Formats: sequence, structure tokens, C-alpha cells
Amino acid sequence: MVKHPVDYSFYFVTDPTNENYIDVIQQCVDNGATIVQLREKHLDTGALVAKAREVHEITQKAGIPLIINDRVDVCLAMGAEGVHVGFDDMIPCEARRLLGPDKILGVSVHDLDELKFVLEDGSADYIGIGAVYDTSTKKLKQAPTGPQGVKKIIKYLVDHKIELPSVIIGGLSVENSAPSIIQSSYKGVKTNGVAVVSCISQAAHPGEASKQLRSNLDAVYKTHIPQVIQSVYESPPVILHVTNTVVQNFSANVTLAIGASPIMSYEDSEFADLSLIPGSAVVVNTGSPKVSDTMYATALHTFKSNGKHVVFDPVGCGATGFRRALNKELFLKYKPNIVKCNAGEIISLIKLCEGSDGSEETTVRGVDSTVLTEPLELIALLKQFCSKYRCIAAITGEVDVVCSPDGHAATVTGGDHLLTRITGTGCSLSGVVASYVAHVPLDDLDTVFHRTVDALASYKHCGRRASLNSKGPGSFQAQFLNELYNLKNITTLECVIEYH
Ligand code: 3NM
Ligand code: MG
Repeated sequence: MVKHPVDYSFYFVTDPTNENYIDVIQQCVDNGATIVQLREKHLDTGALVAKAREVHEITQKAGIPLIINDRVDVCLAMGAEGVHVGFDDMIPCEARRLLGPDKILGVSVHDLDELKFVLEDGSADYIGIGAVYDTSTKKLKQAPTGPQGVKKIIKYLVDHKIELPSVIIGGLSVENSAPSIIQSSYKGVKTNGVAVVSCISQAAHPGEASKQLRSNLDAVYKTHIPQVIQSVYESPPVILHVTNTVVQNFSANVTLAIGASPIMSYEDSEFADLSLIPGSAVVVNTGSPKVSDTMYATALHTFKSNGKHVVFDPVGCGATGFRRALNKELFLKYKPNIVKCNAGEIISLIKLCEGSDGSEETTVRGVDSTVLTEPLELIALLKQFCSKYRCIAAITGEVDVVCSPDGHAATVTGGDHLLTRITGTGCSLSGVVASYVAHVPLDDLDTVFHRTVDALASYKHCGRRASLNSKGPGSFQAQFLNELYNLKNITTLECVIEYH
């Protein structure tokens, strides 16, 4: 039987020292807790069962699970949703045997050895990783892991393609929770939540502290991509792709998967009509040049002059003299408002715009980027470029970078290496950017910037999800389209967005 997905994001562990514990739990649940653990080390069994029933009433009303610390018997007696055990309790498979398949079973893990034990055991539904920091709530037997210790555990799970939810615990506060989630993430994969005691239970206003923590967690986990997709579905943008022959089919499928309408054309004389369709936008991708001499220029010019978004993708800029001249001229003459490419291509374009003839460029081999640029160095370069040419730059790579003309910058981390093992993932992304921004006014730079970040995050998210369900590039491509199609239903973004 498939269990309901559990939202672990805000995991409140009760504090036995709270005199008004019921009130604290109620306030916490009312202000964003998604799961509660009753942790009582010293109560007699009868009193513990009674207390558990009282807490269960609150969590049941809120529709969230109640987990009992250590005590399988108490859980079974009063019907809580699960149990959490540590290494000095019953071993997980013993707890599982008693609990049956439907209860949630959590297990504490401090290091890789303990993780391997839990994986071998195979009974845990989630792990609690900690203690991350020192805490006065519990006497720790081992030194705190820090975010880096957590990261080792997440890395092991990611490297072995194991999807086991986790929460982090120990010394987490309203302020340090979100940064700890980001710092302990690996390849864009984050822990699923924070388990907290004192930052809520000892707060002067537990409700207020909960609300603030919820808001900080939402900034890390929550995504409005489903709403963006919803607006795409409600009024499907028509996206003209003047793109290379290699990726036409895949780009059209990607655009369809997210609910927009692709139209592929190399016929200059129909571009003006297309640019007049309400909510249309154009992708101009200069890969596999050229079908007609005027095609790119006409596409850029007609859409630009009719006030539409233009996503320019200077494929392989820098690779040959022809491509350098073509991309430089198109960019400088028609000033597309969004440029989407890889690091090698943008560095080449920037140098060309600064007057270099680019012939000494060694940074681009074919159309794939061989440039290993530090994201922060790239951001510094892009901020100048974007401000000078009043464009948004969306640069894809292991870490994506997005910059706006008014100095906003974001990185997106995540995805999977299989994204680079099928053709067209970069090129088709331009169509997603175009679809997400098509209905946004050109001068609403802030929204265009955030929609562009959303488009790149969509790819990292779907790349990650698709790789978990595929053995190689073939099934990855199919799964990737499935994941794009399912973006309308996601609640948690499985990649990391940071603003700089
Ligand atoms: N378990 P606070 S740390 C209950 O490392 C608990 O397994 C830990 O409390 C572990 O949020 C801890 O007040 C205490 O630091 C967490
Ligand atoms: Mg225990």
C-alpha cells in the first residue's frame, strides 16, 4: 500500500518542560507545523497514552500526522500515525514488524555508518539527521554534524539514487533553519524539513515564532511554478521557434508539455503575423545556421518592434568566425530582451560586444560549454553586461545563473548530468522561458526576471525527478517530458534557488 506523502517541512517536537504544552502545540499547528512528535522521556505509560490522545486531537483536527517518540506500544494503543526511534531504542525492523506497513517510522541518523545501517534495515520512512548544532534540549552523545555533516548524508542518498525523506534536528532556530537547509543541500537536493523544539517551545510567542519559521521555510521549499503553468494553460502563449533543425521536435514537445503552443517556422514572411497574436513570443536560436539570410533578423525585428518578448540563444557563439559575426550582429542590432545560453557562449558574446573579434577564443568547443566559470564570477560579468544592454541573461550549466538589467541575480542548483546527455535540453528551455514570460509586460523587469528563474528551476527540478526514474538518456528524455507535464501539481521544488 502506498502511504500518503508526508509534508516534513515543519516538524515540531514537543517540549516536556512546557507547562502550557497544549497551548504551545496548538499555536504551532495553527501557524504552519506540518507534523508533530510527542517526545516524553519520563511519563508513566498511562499518563503518556493520555497525553498522546490529547495531542492527537489537535493534530487530527489539523489533518497532520502525530509521531510518538520511542514508544511503539503507545502509538498502537492510541492510534497515532507513527513512531520515531533512535539507536538506543528498538531497531527499525523490529518496530516495523510491530507497527505494520502503514505507520510512519522515523529513525535518527548521525553519520554515514548509521545511515547505511538504516538503509540495510530498510524499514524507515524518513530519517532525522542530527544534531546539526549544539542544543540545550538534549544531552548529545556525539559532536554536532554541522551542515557539512548533513550534506555527506544527503550526498550518499543522491549518489545512490535513494529517495529517503529526511529532516534535520538540533539547535535549529527561526533564523538559521533556511540557511542550514541550503548549506546542507547537495546538487540541489535538500533535506525535507526541520525538526525543532526550543525555538518554538521557549519562544516568548510560540505562534509568532512558528509563523516566521513557516515563512522562512516557504522561501526555500515552496514554489509558484504551478500557478505560472496554470496561467500558461488558461491562455496558451504562441511561441514561434526559429530554431535549429536538431532540436525542433524536442522543443515543440517541451512547449506542448507545459501547456503552451509551439509553432516552428523558417519562413520570414509569416513572422509579422505571428508577432501580432496576443501573448506570442519568439525564440531565436542560431544553431545549425542558416536557412535564409534574413530569417533571424526578421524574427528578432518583428517581435521586438511589436513589443513582444524575444529569447535569443546564440548557439556555439565563439566556435567559428561565422557564428561570432552572426551572433554579435544580431545581438547588437536587435537587442533581444532575454539571452539564454551557456557560459562559453555568453563570455564569447560579451567579449565580441566589447570589440574583440573573438578569434582567439578557446572557450567554446562545438556548441557545448567547456568553460568552468565560478557562478559568482559569472554574475559579476553579467551584471555589467545586462545593465549595459538592458537584457536578462539566463546562463545554464551545472549551476544556472540569471541576471537582470537592474542588478538582480540568482543561481539555480540541481538537475542531473543526464540533462547534458540528450540533445535539445538547453535549446528547448528557451521555449519555456518564452512561455513563462509571454503574458508579462516587457517593462515589468522584476516579474520577467523571476519567471526566467522559474523556467530554469523547472528544468533542474524535472531533470532531478526524471533521473530518479530512468536508467539512461532514452528513458530520461521520456520521463523529462512527463515531469514537465506534471509541474502543474508540484508542491515542493527539488532544486536550490539563491539570490545574490
Ligand atoms: N534529537 P532543539 S537533537 C530531540 O540529535 C533531539 O537526535 C536530537 O531540540 C538528535 O530544537 C534534539 O531545541 C533536540 O535544539 C532538538
Ligand atoms: Mg529515542
